[in-house]
Amino acid sequence: MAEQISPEELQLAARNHAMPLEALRYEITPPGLHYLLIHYDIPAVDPGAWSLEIGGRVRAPLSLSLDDLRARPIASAPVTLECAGNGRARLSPRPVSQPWIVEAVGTAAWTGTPLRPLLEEAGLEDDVADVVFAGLDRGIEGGVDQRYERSLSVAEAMRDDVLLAYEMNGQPLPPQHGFPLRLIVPGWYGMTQVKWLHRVTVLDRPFEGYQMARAYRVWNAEDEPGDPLTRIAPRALMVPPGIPEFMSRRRVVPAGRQVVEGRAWSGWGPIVRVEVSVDGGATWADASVGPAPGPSAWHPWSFRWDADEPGDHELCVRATDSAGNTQPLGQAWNIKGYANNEVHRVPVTVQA
Ligand SMILES: Nc1nc2c(c(=O)[nH]1)N[C@H]1C(S)=C(S)[C@@H](COP(=O)(O)O)O[C@H]1N2
Ligand SMILES: [Mo]
Repeated sequence: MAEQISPEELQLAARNHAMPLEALRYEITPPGLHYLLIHYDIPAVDPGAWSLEIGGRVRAPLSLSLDDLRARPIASAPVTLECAGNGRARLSPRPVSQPWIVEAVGTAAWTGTPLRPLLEEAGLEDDVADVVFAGLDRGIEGGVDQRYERSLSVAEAMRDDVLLAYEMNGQPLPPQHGFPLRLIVPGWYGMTQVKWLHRVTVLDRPFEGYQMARAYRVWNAEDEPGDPLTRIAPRALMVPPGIPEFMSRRRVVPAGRQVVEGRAWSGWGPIVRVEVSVDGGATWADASVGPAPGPSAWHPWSFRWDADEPGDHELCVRATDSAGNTQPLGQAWNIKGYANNEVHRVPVTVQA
């Protein structure tokens, strides 16, 4: 990171923590280790007074309590979430926002009720286009006073795997992860997973709220419309081997055989290949890839490294998904630093 980070970036980084890379060891991330991204303040919600309102272009608007939602059909899935800005702090020049390095990721077991039957019960009108999901949190961003709101097309919202989740890893959602209810759209970047969900509104036109039209688009130039972010680009991360040096976090390992391991995921399909380089990306060899715990969760991978040569090395890892997407060696920059998925590089010193 060439330029120093500002107090504002530090403030964001202290509120919104990443997942420590050693937590890649857990298939299901313990809740306190899952990354966090909160634009404004965490709302304190009284679950007795709270309700979910489903309205707009529907025949019969619904108002549901938490008990009403818990009484409905239950669905559960392990889902890997990743922030669209993950990796941003490695870019140069660095886009100024939450300064993620690479670990804005986590996999939780989300439990709740599927959205589709609720939309069917409310009865969509014939002219519907977008479904808007509004959180209870409010703030000012880009000069606009707003509640956090994101939309999906009706076709995406009606997918069978879209969940209204009230539990994370078998416990009620913690306040920071959206208590009492959040949206889970498997495969999509984090911005879509609306927390503190309070209102679902069906529109007969595209939704043009701030978080759709002005944020979360890939812009290569200020004056272009930009492409909306949707699904997660593939990424593999490794558990940094050995032990860290306190300040630099540089890794130190004894000479000899090491098993290097980590996880890999993509929102575009299962991971079909993970490759590791032990020479800074000059040559690559296949790692072994294990099964994911669910269709939208990360895969484990491992690789045997014969670390026989004392001195400095750079380990790299990259993933390829079933759609043929992979990770670049160098970074394609964009204004907000979204969806960047350059290979993970870990400098390691092998001791004599
Ligand atoms: N209501 C609301 N939902 C939200 C956000 C938010 O600030 N407010 N942040 C989004 C972003 S950008 C991400 S990456 C994910 C993070 O989810 P997590 O904190 O549970 O990991 O939540 C999303 N949902
Ligand atoms: Mo995010």
